[in-house]
Amino acid sequence: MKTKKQYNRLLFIFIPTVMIFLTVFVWGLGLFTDIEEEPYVSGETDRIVVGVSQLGSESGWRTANTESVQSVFTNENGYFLLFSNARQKQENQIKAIRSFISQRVDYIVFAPVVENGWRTVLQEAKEAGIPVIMMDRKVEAADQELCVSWVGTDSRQEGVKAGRWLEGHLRDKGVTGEETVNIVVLTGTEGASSAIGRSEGFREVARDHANWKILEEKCADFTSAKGKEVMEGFLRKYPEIDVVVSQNDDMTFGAIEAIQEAGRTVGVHGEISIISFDAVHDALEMVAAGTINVDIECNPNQGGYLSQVISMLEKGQEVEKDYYVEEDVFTIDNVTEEVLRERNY
Ligand code: GYE
Repeated sequence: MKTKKQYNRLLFIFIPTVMIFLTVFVWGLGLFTDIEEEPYVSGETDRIVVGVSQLGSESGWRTANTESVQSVFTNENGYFLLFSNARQKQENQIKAIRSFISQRVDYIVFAPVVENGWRTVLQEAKEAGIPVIMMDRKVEAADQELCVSWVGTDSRQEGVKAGRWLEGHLRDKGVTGEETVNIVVLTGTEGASSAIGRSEGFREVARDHANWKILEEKCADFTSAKGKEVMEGFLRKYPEIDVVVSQNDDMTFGAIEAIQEAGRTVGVHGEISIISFDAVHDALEMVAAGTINVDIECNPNQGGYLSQVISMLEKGQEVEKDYYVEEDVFTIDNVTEEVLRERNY
């Protein structure tokens, strides 16, 4: 028989143990769910509630883009932000958007991981009367009417800029139209508007040059690890590669590693010319060092534009369908100390 004292002691041990177990269990569940959500605080009527569905955290660029959004939609600026990271899965973005709708947020901002497959959920947002603003990437043309606006970068134009740079570079090197230029392309996430745009833009310029031979275009998911893997495959398959077009800096880092490990050289004084996109700090340092020949800038600082669009909508003003952020082209000639110092991503 247990005495009352023994029972008390048991309870004393049992209750905290169960509580610790439950806490760890609930925390563990959080680790395995794909959607991170902050609870919606009802009664936040004085603040503008914005649900942001970010597509993932695949690159340095994406981290900067997320920081830009989070630094603008703050309590101090009069916002209440619900932020969700979809980890590259469209289904997670759809879930997040539906949850924003059911929480009756004031605005939905989302960076669509791919172009297609958004119609149903966008229609649901429209029926709920919640304006949706696209950021960074776009949905397919037919569904854009379901969004009030878009803030992002001109990826097609970025591809054209890459092509124009190559034209000048080959001209400077005295390469004639008779000599074949072997090109491989590392593309970003399949179906992503930014990858599609960059490919189209570059091909548009390449079409004018019969001697430019695009040996292969292959998806490397905008990540460093995949960039390295795909580049290793290219090097095994094609003994002569003159130019690598890599659709973001992260893939470029991986590709350069693969090339150097294969005993080949890159950049301004090397055998293989490197064209990259994004222009994050570490890549710009490689441009300054002559390792990357050119970096087509893609500006991730879109938070400020997004909050401007929202404040216009709040005042009942008309907004443009598209807002393009400003972008530059960097080579060894214009990556100054100042540019490096100011680049905080
Ligand atoms: O270039 C890349 C990121 O969609 C423009 O996505 C964006 C691209 C960016 O992962 O680094």
